[in-house]
Amino acid sequence: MQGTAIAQPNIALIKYWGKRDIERNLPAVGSISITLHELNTRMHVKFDDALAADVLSVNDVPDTKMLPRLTTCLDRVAGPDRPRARIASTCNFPIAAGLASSASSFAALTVAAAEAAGKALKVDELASLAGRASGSAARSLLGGFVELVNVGDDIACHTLCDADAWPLSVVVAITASGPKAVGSTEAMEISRKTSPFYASWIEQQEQDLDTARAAIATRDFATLAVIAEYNCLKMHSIMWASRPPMVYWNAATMRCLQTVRKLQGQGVGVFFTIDAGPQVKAVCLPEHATTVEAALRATDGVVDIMMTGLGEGARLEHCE
Ligand code: 2P0
Repeated sequence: MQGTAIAQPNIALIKYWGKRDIERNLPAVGSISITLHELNTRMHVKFDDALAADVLSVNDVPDTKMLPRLTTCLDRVAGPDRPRARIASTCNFPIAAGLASSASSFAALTVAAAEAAGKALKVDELASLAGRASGSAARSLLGGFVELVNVGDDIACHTLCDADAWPLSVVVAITASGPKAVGSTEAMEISRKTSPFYASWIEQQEQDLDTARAAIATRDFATLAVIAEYNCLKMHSIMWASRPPMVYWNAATMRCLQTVRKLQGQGVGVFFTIDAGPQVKAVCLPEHATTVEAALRATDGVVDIMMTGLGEGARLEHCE
């Protein structure tokens, strides 16, 4: 009747932006991500026949805002007739600020809920369930470099390369804390409906995925760097050209990009990516991580830095 799971956020190098089916939350395009190591979300789910409604705590504080999405996810995993649950979530990084907290949360919740419901589910079944809750969550089920693909009217995920087979580092430059103004789901729909660049984004994605997949297979950092930055800036340009325009960046986001460009000019193996928030993720070769960290820390407007390697996928935590 209970289960605890841990999952780490993932960062897309080739991004998911836009949905082909809003009801089923199916992505319009495939994506490729890296699963992080240091940042994590732990979810404990305990079904309790005595409860009249689900109860959620986030970092030990009662929460009702996130609860409906979690309830819907539990209903999908365990069935709507399930007992109500106590859900306890703990997260060691800022929530809803463009650090993929929903990815690690729903990956962990899906795995914990399946355990609590006594269901042994395969990765693709878990991916389908996690993806319904948050498109990027399915990727956090697996570690290292992960590809999410559209398969018929569902999704599937597979590992392209394990974390220890190409151990890159990620330096996250936090330029603002606090939740974002427009959530990803809403922003994706505004983009789909109003951006003149949306159609070409969809059209070109397969090409970007092919390039990134080949770069990962051959551990070609330079090629991966170019395609990841290109794909990221394309995604943001869709948003900038939407009505209303959506700009997730702040002045420090731009300064971090300039820092990364400067480092690249000095021969440092690093590239940037930015999601639906103002934080900059600098992906780098491990031997350059301390140089990248120092440069980003010294960048005006950076309020905090997190360093991480690549990690494993969502897993159960067995309590003795
Ligand atoms: C990604 N993002 O591929 C893209 C890039 C943000 C920018 O997936 O609407 O929480 O719940 O499916 O997965 C963030 O949005 O969106 C995201 P929903 P999700 O990582």
